[in-house]
Amino acid sequence: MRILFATGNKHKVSEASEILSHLGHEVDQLLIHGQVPELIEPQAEGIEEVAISKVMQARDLVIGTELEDSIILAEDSGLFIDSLRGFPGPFSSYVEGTIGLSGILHLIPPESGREAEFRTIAAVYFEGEILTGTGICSGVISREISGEMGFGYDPIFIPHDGDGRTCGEMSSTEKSYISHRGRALKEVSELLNPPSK
Ligand code: ITT
Repeated sequence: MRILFATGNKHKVSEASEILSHLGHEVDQLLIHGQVPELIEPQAEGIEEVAISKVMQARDLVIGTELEDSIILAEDSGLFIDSLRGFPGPFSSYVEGTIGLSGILHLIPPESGREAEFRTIAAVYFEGEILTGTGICSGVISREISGEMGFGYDPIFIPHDGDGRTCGEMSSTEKSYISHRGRALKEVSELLNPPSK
């Protein structure tokens, strides 16, 4: 199936494309009249509400265009740090753009635990229904920024399912195999293609 991903983040598109191509889907960024649609992220909501809101906004925008019958994907992700009681969570994008990764490292008290998890909720509009998938990747926040690959918080996140490197030190294939996004998209793909009985 061809899936149009409503996101302004090209890194997400390439990760989703890699993950879903192995599951038989083709992913392209949703462009309407050649432009990335501007979607409003409702603030102070959980990531599930944000993901559903984004996919519904995108769906509304394609009505009446040649993309009206398309399958549309949107997702919302966040980094939840235990010692900061889940912060930045739904505010991850704002926090990355303001205090950044070094600001987060400074916020964590030196003696406290460094457990954290990435969460993604992927929401797909398909034939009048919204299907959702959840992906969680548990790990720890590193003490230093390390790695040039990936994007966002990858250089400070060390997944438990990895080998001690940050996601920023992994190839996108290595990251996608264990990542929150990989898991959420696999779940959605199973809903799109239920195994035949
Ligand atoms: P869209 O909403 O347009 O899809 P975005 O980059 O704003 O793109 P999110 O709101 O889902 O996406 O992301 C929240 C923050 O989490 C943002 O700062 C991202 O850079 C970061 N983030 C999301 N997925 C990530 C990942 O796989 N690795 C590292 N950081 C990630």
